[in-house]
Amino acid sequence: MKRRNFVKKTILSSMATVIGADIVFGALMPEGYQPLALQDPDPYKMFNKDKGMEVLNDKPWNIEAKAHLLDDKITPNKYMFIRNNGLIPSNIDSTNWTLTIDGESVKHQKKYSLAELKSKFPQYTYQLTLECGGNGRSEFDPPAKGNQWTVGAVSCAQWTGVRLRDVLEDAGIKNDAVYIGYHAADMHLSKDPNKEPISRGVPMAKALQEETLLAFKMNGEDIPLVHGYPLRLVAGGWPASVSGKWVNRISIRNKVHDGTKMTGTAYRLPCEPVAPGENVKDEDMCIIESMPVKSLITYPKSGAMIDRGQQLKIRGHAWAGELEVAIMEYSIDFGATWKACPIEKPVNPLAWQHFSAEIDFQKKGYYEVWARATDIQGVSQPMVLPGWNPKGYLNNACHRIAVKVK
Ligand SMILES: Nc1nc2c(c(=O)[nH]1)N[C@H]1C(S)=C(S)[C@@H](COP(=O)(O)O)O[C@H]1N2
Ligand SMILES: [Mo]
Repeated sequence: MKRRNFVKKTILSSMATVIGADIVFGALMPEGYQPLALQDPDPYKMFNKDKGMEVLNDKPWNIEAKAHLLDDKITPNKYMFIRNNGLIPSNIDSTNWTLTIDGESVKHQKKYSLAELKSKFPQYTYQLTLECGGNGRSEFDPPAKGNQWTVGAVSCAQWTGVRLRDVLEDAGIKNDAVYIGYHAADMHLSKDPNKEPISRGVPMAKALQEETLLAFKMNGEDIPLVHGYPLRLVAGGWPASVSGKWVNRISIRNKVHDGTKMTGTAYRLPCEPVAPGENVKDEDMCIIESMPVKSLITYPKSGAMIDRGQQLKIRGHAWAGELEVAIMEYSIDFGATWKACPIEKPVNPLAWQHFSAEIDFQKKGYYEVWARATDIQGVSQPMVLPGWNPKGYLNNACHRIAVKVK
């Protein structure tokens, strides 16, 4: 008689992670069987997200936060946006997970297990701001295709791991190295194993920066599956698309990495400003590097009501890609005048900074509070939309909330 094959333990445990509960009789489940919970999933339960989060797409899963949900100084998992280009890997076996370092410009191609990475190299913890290049896309006109992010595709969690630099140097970097490119375990939407959903990278200087991590912990725990378990590249301050989730290979390239979504118009802006709706040739598009200065009022929620004579306390975060935010201001008169308010120093480079203010209103009625950050090079957020671009990237317009004084 032929033996019935059962599901492997490691697969069972990753299914349990996705479902959010142990599969009690899982050992009796036939191999290849898809539990119903994985066929019609509740994204909030599946990803441990707050019910206030907004699902923008389920194929692939893309979920954003709201400004008021991002009030924590360190973003907890339940409020962290999800951006996937492909299918979340469902059969991760962390005990046999390996990271390969290869490419034209590696001296010795090497393969590390997770345990080796953790024991061989020193570990570091940083708070790192990750913002999707398309955050704010929904406001562009003419509209840009893609997920219609409003303001919630940004997070600043605490990441722990080893420095990418230490691992790359252990393998050896040839003099002609220009870029790194990541490869990961997620699958293309077409399920074609020869296609990658995304494979991006950064120039060597960014790869070798102290804060660029190969992370295995987020907020002190194993990284949640959807955010890259068991190993994730985290390069704060750049479009979050360079922070590869589920990474299993990093190539040291002797040219600009040419993986999926590095070429064409993906994560690129017109090298020179263009008029709204203008056609731009691929060769006139330039790769986005550091993200621009931006801020978010996370308290109160837009629509707040206060009594006349009462002060309105506001707070939020500001960030500026590779740079620090130097000045934080707010306006209650649609940007006619601005008042400076305190902004804290970042806890480490590439972490967002916190601001707060107490605002007095002279008359009752409707107001808007606008927030504006300025980076250390003197560049401020635009009050309304910045320059239009074909893919709807880098909308860093001032965030605004509505307030009624009774
Ligand atoms: N392997 C892999 N890494 C990836 C992606 C992906 O689809 N696959 N999406 C990228 C993009 S575009 C963004 S904005 C961030 C989102 O990270 P998060 O889902 O943890 O918030 O992951 C990046 N890393
Ligand atoms: Mo993104």
